[in-house]
Amino acid sequence: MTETTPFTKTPGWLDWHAGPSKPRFKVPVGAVDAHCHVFGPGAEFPYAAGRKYTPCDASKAQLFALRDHLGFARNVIVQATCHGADNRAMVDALNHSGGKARGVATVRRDTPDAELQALHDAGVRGVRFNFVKRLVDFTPRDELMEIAGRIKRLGWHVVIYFEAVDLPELWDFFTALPTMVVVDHMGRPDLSKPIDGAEFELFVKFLAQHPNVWSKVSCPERLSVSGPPALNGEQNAYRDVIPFARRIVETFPDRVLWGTDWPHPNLKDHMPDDGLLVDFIPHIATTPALQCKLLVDNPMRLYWPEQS
Ligand code: 0GY
Repeated sequence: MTETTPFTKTPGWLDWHAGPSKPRFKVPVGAVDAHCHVFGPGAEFPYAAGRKYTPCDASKAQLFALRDHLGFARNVIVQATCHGADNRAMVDALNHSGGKARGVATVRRDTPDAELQALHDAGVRGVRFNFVKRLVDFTPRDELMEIAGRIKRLGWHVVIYFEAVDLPELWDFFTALPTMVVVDHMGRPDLSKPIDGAEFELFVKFLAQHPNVWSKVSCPERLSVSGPPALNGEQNAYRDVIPFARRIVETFPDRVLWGTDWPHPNLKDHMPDDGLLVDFIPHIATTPALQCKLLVDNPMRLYWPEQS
């Protein structure tokens, strides 16, 4: 947080890890970090008036430095809720990425077609619909469906963020979406429930029955109940996430994506070492072929189809 920013962080906010380890796992050439954010900097790109949290700043230069440190080639930068539908910080990052970043925006019903086209020209390829109640206010479904119809014409997809317990209520809306659909963080399963229990089975059925639905197998640090190694002394950090993520990767190998989620909004207990998050990948994608699909082939097909 610089002294010039006019914003004060949400109490308890944990800043991103300033010295992540060098991963032992070497990601394949051309790997894409398909879920990350930029925050401000607030002095240049103010946070939205209606935001639910105020983060620490996390700039494009810091994101690109992390990309290089971890060995990735590209980023997909997802609009964070603290910026509302003001996509300028994300677009500025795309514009300074040298073609190495694509974006997922937040748009509203009143976003003009010309702005959608400008977002497309900057590298946006998706729109995010967020259903996590602590992060956003309710948007009527007909409004979202109208937006989905408009962005479909640009060849974009819809990224959806929700919690597992809400999937039954959202099912009809999600399955009516006319585009490719990408689920954030495996639909946030509750890991205190069994992997073959009704809740996660419904999520697997969601993908099995709908070939247009993809899943990010991201955020073990957010989902884990067992926690990171420093807290539990176990060899595998976030080990309880492994069977859930492996099941999705192995059942739907051509429809999975991975991302760091840097700078990790809203983590109150611990901040992950991004190098260790990369070392988690071979636990969930256990062969070079699966790793290549997860980190290169799939994200390239979705975000850089002209180069894949
Ligand atoms: C994530 C998760 C979270 C936040 C956001 O845009 C956001 O504010 O996505 C969260 O708090 O669970 O994907 O970064």
